Amino acid sequence: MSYFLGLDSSTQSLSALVVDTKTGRVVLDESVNYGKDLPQYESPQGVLPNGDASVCHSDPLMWVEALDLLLSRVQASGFDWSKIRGISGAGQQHGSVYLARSLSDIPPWDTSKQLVEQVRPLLSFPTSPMWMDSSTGVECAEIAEALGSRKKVSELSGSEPIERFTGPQIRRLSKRHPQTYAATTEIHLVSSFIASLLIGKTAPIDLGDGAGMNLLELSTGDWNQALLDATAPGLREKLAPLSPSAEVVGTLSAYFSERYGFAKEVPVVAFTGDNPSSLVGMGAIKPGTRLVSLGTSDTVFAAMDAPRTDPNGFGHVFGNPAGGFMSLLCFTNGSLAREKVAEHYSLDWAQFASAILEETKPGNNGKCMLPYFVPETTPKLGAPAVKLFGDDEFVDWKQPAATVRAVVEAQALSIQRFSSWIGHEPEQLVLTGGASRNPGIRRVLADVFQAPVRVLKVANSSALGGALRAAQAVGNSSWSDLFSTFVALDPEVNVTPNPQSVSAYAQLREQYTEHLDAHLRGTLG
Ligand code: ADP
Ligand code: XUL
Repeated sequence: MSYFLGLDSSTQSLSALVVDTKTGRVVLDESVNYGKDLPQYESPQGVLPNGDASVCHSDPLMWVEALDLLLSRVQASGFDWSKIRGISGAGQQHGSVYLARSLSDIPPWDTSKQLVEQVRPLLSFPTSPMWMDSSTGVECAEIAEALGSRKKVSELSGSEPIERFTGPQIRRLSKRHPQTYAATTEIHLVSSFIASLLIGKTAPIDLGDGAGMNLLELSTGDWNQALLDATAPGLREKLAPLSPSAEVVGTLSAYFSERYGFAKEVPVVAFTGDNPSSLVGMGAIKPGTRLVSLGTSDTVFAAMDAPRTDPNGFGHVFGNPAGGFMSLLCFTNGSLAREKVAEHYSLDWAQFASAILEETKPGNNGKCMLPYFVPETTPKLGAPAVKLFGDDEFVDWKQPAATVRAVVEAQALSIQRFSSWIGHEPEQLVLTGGASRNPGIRRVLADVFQAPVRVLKVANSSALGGALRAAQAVGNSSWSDLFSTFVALDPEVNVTPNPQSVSAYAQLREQYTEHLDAHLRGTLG
């Protein structure tokens, strides 16, 4: 009784991670990359191209096909799925899937056909608006007006009306495609959708991810009728039900045991959002540690005892899957922006790191950048804004190393500025996500925050969080045992801040703040 599986359906990939609670080892860490492994969906970064930069949708069938592909690939590699005793997982937050039929009203999955063929006819809308979408400014304003103010929405739901959140997305769809909305019987988040695929019927939305919809009232843990009414007609009936995060929501469908050799009726624990899941996977379910996830987006989060909202209106309160709440800020231009700079100069990540560590100095001799290659959520920018400030050569993009440093420094300064509402200065930053592997990025964060930077041994914290949640809910393991076994800081990485960079960053902070504020006021030339 010792193998537990965590799945993470994230923006660019689907990952599976298995922990063995008996030996204390991670025995599987595999993923399918949508761009590389499923090129037929024409979504190299997990998102469908769209002429309008504010519209970001994904094909939910890509997520479905990735599940069959990952399970069969791992099975073919010789891994024995029959050892799994419990499953949980996570999905990218806010994305929504629209179904014409409730998954509770369908026959069991047909083992002779791929899931993707069986899910295709169930969709009422072919694409899923996802977290990078920023097209719902009008709908956010309408929801705020119906409730009285943006602040009122924040008091109820933990966030002001936010473009990428599911409620405003549902409102936009219901206005633009009223017939599709009327024909929609069930709406899922990515997390509850993937859990539903596993159990072959409707899985509920957990309170952790549900809080990212602008629909859930934090104080009651239930949908708020005024928010539902302000969003779309008859919405309560269409939403998958809610459940606490630790609930067993069903057992694995026979489809998976027959095709991939899973044991019969493995319990499936509610899936949650990727960030709430990372909170667990980073062992930070109690307040104290500031966590920074450097994935497609950068997020900064921490557990909270009581919900406290961001006075600037950028931050959010989600449910902590282990109970209580968590704060979160999302910086859309995370890896997205770093990749743009790396691609511009054809740099690999090792060259990107040495541009920072070997070729440039803290503060970048005053060269700095507004690094918003796509519309941004923190701070709120409806349109891209990429501007370089410095000597002529730099401004002309002719200094690769300085530009690399500029994008990373601007991001670190931005994270620092906009996360100060979370509370006291962090004693250390714990990093996760793909870009946490980069020593250049770690160095800049340590110096800007003047705090040690650590990384976790297991980088895939969202999938790990899924496996640990399954082990806690159905394997009777305690959080403290699970954390002491699986959530260790990597002893090889302990970046201590360089005190000599303090004055360089004090200067750069001032410059960056001035440029950003001028841009926000619309007074930047
Ligand atoms: P997500 O969960 O959002 O799909 P991940 O946490 O898997 O994202 O991170 C993927 C991103 O990490 C990639 O888009 C890539 O830009 C970035 N990345 C991967 N390795 C490195 C590295 N060594 N240095 C900087 N960025 C990296
Ligand atoms: C959080 C957010 C992103 C997604 C994708 O609010 O929008 O972090 O969860 O990872």
